[in-house]
Amino acid sequence: MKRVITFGTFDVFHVGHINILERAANHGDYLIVGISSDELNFSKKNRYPIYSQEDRIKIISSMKFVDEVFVEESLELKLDYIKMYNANVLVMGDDWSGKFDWVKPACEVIYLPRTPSISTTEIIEVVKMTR
Ligand code: C2G
Repeated sequence: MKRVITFGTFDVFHVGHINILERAANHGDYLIVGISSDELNFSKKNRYPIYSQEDRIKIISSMKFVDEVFVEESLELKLDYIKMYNANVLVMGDDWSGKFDWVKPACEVIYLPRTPSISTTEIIEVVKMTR
């Protein structure tokens, strides 16, 4: 059985998120998703996500092609998570291209093209502008 792992914040959930999860699932038999904690997000982006960690976990867990979720507390722990969840493949969007090649001795790494023209940041900007 091939186990796939992927990571993300999945804030203000949109079709780009669904597309990557669906394609990640198609690379194996079992999909594990590491969801960035609110604190990890704050440290990366200097703001908290719009949707709480709890809600983001609930949304991702409810998807039919997601088998298991956990909270990602640190970017540096990627290799530990890969080992902990016995993942054979790491799938990420190509905005992360090359960034996680250092885990390659432990598992295959695949970067998939992002869905064009949609992002959480853009949605937030549009909502701000139209209020
Ligand atoms: N994504 C995509 N197409 C979009 C938007 C996002 O394919 N239009 C993908 C990203 O490439 C990523 C996943 O959806 O693989 C989640 O995106 P984010 O929530 O923006 O994740 P990020 O904040 O980049 O966190 O350890 C890595 C981090 O946790 C990733």
